[in-house]
Amino acid sequence: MKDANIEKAYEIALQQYKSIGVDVESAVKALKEIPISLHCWQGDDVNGFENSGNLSDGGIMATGGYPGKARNADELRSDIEKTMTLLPGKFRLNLHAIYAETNGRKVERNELAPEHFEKWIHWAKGHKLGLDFNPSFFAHPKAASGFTLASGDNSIRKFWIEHGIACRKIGEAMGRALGTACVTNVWIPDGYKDVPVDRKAPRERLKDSLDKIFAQAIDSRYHLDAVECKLFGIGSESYVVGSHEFYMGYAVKNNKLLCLDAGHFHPTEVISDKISSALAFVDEILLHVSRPVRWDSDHVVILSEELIAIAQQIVRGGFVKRTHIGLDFFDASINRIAAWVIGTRCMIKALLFALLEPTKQLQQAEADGDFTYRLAMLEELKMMPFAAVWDYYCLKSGVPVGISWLEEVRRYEKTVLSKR
Ligand code: RNT
Ligand code: ZN
Repeated sequence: MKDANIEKAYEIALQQYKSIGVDVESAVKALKEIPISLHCWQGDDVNGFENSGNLSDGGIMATGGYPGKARNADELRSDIEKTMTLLPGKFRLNLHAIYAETNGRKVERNELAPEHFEKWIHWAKGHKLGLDFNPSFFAHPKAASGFTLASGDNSIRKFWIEHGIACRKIGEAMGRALGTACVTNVWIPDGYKDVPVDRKAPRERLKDSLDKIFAQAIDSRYHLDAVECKLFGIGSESYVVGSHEFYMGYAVKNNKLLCLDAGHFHPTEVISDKISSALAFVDEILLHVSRPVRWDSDHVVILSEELIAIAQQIVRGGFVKRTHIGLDFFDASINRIAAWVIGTRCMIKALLFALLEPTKQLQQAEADGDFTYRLAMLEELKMMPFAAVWDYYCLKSGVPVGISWLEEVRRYEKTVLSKR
């Protein structure tokens, strides 16, 4: 599309939105300020650079054999750089402990330190990115039993507690170096394939492990802790130690961030409805925006009704500052850069859609009992020229408009990915 046409369409859209009481310019201004935390693991199918263990130890699985995945940190950084040139807005990068750079030396997970992330920190600084972090409690011989922080084996449990403590120090170092709080998120795979007899003891052990990991307070200007629940996983279908109730309780009691992953609940349960509940009791939340297809399949995020509902709840609730938006999907069956671009663009589109709404009028109508207006306007909004605003936003941000980003990805695939 010609730039002039994009601008023309935008001018018309501006008027149309104005006629229903929406100020497009302030919506776009607000959108620009919402950071999205890109997950590094879309680039290499959650492999990391350790070459030990395998992913299925951890109850998560990337499927598909599309060629060209990143094999080392330099390739991953180059892929992320490429991805970011195709996205409008502000970003952070979310790293896992398995992405440490140890110069070919084997460093055990409980011995990881900030120095092993120096290159990432330096690179993030150069790109004005904040970093977020995750201990990796999977893909490791000591996770092979399916238990880590909730393990009944004290030496295993101790190892993983030490890993958790080491990772918080790394997160803090990232936050200090970059001047923006690093959110370090604890997710563990612990659970049973079949019905357990004792549901209590592993939870007591997990609670104790978390208390030990979080024992030392860290300045919240540099570091924040989050905990992520799950309902079931591969190999933990019948029982997951870190359930929703468990972590909701833990987060409330210990003033931690609650992480809500869109794929971690019953298939008909949605996280959009949980945001305002969780935020009634915890200061901040972390989202793992994902797309479950029948199970926690981590499909690439699309502009679904639920994605829009998530964005609407963040915006309508005035929760932008209290919600850390992270992505969590990994598709190895399509071009991985394209997967990142599609999913992230959809997250941003959903936020834009949510911002382009006459929220005050809708809330007033609801308060007045005018549910007719509410339904009528919500449906009208779906037909508003939202795409014209999106295109204009991309144009002004200097990133490709429409599907033209795909040409860039194809070029990169030809010149870079296909050579791997
Ligand atoms: C797994 C969790 C977890 C991971 C990433 C890699 O079910 O969603 O967040 O996907 O940390
Ligand atoms: Zn997750």
